[in-house]
Amino acid sequence: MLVARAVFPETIAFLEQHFEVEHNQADAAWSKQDLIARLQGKVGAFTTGTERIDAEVLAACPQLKVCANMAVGYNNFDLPAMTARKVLGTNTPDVLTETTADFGFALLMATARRVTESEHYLRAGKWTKWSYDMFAGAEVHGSTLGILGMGRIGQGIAKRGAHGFGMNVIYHNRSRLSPALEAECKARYVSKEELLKTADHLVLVLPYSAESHHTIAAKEIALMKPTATLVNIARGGIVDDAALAQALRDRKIAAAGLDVFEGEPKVHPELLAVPNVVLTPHIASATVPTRKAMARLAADNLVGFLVNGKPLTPLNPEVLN
Ligand code: 8YV
Repeated sequence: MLVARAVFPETIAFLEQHFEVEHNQADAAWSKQDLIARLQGKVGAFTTGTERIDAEVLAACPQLKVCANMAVGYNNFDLPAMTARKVLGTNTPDVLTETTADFGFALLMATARRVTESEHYLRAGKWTKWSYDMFAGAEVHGSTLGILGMGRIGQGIAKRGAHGFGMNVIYHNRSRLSPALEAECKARYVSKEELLKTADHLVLVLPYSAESHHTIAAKEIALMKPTATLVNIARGGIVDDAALAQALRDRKIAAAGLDVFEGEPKVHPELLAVPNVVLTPHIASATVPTRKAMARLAADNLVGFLVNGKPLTPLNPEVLN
């Protein structure tokens, strides 16, 4: 068993009850060549959402049977290639839903109310007097919350907005929610264009794929209100970061809150240069209990599959047949 990144000691201890474990104890991720070298002879891998498991890796590691991602997103997996080679992929849905929705809302609030920008101002010793318009931001309660991608996390954000903040919630998704779920989330389905034009706060929670690459680029930003904010807790690559930085600089939209970036952990230098953006290092699921639950579910998937033949949350269950 290979654990590709440092994880909780208790996760390693649990895996060691069942397997011989080699784990990456370094701070950094392995390169693809190192990953391939370490995977030689291994039947399972514990991955963390960043290790690319593609046709090249699979061809070079014929013994591999399962990769368990400690993440709900699995765009690091080439799932069709894994299925073709009968390699099981698993992810960690549900256990992080509410925590990630909490963070989406935290980022929305921080962005709308200019929390980090004003803190930097204070820390820099610039706060010398009260002023009527000092860090006046956008209203959150009663405003229109737009959600792009209405899976479990999107629904969690919708509920927080509708029930906690009296927001008017609209959403766009590949498929519509059932009337019962729409009622529970108090959310109204709209076209992507209406979503972009109407939302005061737009939150992106859709999965990343070739189709969702640059879902939000200059053309889409141009449809948004100049007072709107944009929050991305989905994946870098869904937003064209260069176009967003330009739009923030030109005040085409008021502000953005970003937890994910194209090419992270590198961040587009223009995003670092503009003041009206809140930047966090991909921490939406980062609470101690949730990260422990994610690690445990990933490990349970490995044990479930390799020891009992029953993974808990398989992505390509067809390989089990
Ligand atoms: C992870 C995530 O922290 O679950 C996901 O899809 O993006 C995050 O919760 C990240 O993938 C590293 O595991």
